[in-house]
Amino acid sequence: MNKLIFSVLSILLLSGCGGGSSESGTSHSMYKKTIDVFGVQVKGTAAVPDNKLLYAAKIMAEYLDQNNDGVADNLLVTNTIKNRGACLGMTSGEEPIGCQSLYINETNPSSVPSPSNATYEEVLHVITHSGYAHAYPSVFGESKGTTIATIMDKARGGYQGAGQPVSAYPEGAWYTYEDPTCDYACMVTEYFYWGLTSMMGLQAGRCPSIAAEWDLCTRSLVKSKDPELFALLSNSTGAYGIPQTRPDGNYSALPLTIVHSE
Ligand SMILES: [Ca+2]
Repeated sequence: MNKLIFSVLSILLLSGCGGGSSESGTSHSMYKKTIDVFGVQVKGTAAVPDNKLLYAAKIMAEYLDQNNDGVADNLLVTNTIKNRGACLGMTSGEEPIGCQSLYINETNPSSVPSPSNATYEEVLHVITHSGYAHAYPSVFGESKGTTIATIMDKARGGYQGAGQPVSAYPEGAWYTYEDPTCDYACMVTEYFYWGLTSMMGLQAGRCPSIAAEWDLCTRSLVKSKDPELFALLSNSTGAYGIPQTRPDGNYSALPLTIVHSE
């Protein structure tokens, strides 16, 4: 729920190469297994069970190919992720260098997100943080003033804490992220996740346990309480090809295969 971890090494390299847009550039030698999903790589260390890596890859494929025809629905977004070198990195606990983290012990195939299954969340973070935010920067960019950030500020009860998480939100705020390690961009990523997965019906079974952070745990609550977010993320605005149907871990339009490396 709170993990948006790209390696410190990656950040240092990025800052040292003149603001280049690649999110790779680091050694991926820790990964011994790779599944290519429309050019987006799902990687794992040698310790990662094949079924867990395949499950994460299928969730990725379902998010990106909602009509199940073997072609990514939004080529701009998918190619943006690919061209930025963004990836999902599964490990047994060590920091996944150069990729969004997803740990083995939080990858347990199930029909809904939970503390023991963060796959729905971490995979979507790759798509929104490395895809949507850069494919449509004025709309989904993760900085103050973009469309989604402006909507998020309303959900937080205003532009709180100079854009950082705060420990006490105004009465009536429904997005109340408190973890100080999650900066403004991270909060936008998480807001996209909470909104979209709630609209998909993935969060309805755990409303009390997520209420400290997010109050709108069902599609109807998002629609009624945060209509701007609902309009942005739903097909009513059309143009962005945002997934609408919840993944379930089944994807058969393409064979997803693990490529092993030494
Ligand atoms: Ca498709």
